[in-house]
Amino acid sequence: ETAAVTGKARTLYSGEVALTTNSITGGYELRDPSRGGMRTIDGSNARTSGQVYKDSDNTWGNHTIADVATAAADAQYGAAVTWDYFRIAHGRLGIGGNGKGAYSRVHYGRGYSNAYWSDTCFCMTYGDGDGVHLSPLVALDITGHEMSHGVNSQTANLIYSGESGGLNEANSDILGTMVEFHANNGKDTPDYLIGEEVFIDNVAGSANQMALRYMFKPIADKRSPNCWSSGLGNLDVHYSSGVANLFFYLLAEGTAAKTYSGVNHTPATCNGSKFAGIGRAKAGKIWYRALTVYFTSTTNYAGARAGTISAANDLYGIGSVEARAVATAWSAVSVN
Ligand code: ASN
Ligand code: ZN
Ligand code: CA
Repeated sequence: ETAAVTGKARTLYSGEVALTTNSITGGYELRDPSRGGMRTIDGSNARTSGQVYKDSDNTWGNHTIADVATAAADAQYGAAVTWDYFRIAHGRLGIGGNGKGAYSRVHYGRGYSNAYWSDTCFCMTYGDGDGVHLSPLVALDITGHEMSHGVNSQTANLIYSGESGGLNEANSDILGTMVEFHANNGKDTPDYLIGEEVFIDNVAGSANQMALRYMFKPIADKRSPNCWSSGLGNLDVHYSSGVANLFFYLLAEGTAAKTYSGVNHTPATCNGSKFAGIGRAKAGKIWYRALTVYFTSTTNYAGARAGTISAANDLYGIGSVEARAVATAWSAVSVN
């Protein structure tokens, strides 16, 4: 016998939040019957599979890494917020669009400073970080990033190398960031940095935040070009993503400086143009439609420009303000 009930998650990065869990004989398990049975399992610092978390009082974690259920609470919460974002913003029920929840595995290995999506297990895996520079990689933009790799696999299936690989990575950063904005939970305040929450030395609200990537100025990582050029596709996909990340930032937010999460976002542009953004909601709809309708496994940057313009034409009208803004934002990152 099982039933959806409301529990408490005491997370590392998102404060205390509500979670839908599963009431079972003698207690609760970290499984969400209202979101396709999505669940979180304990990797127990091993590299094999583990068991779904169980608890006697339906309060998960204690906001510190000392309790193994804390990172589990973050992962399950991030998966729930990602589910809600895709359902509410795009009408998509789960990664496969079939109402089925994926599972998350936390505490993978020891000192593992990464997270990844696997099509094979239809699951996310999260490491604990090295404990010196990085804490567990279960922040919202990372959970959203990994699950968006799953959505890509089920739709465009952009190949993970060359320019399509950069677009695949950008898709995950873009939608992962949209997940962080969707949650807007007052603790992990949204921004266009990726992974800022897991850097141990970052002080919340300080102007200079370390991050894995910077969507508004990709070169801030010293690796990711702001502007397209031939040869971009030879870079690691986590660097060739920057051009599309910056495109999306400029489309949503425009060129004027803004502050998010206490961090100044002064965007780069490649042609000196100045323009207003169309807002995150419209930019997200355009990107998602392009991904699911126009992009294919071999779409490159030129194809991404064409596909997003087609998506905007469909959604807002041929030659609409929005469609013209898409063209303007691509031109601002040298994709002409
Ligand atoms: N965290 C990396 C990513 O999702 C791991 C990988 O799969 N390349 O991009
Ligand atoms: Zn990725
Ligand atoms: Ca972020």
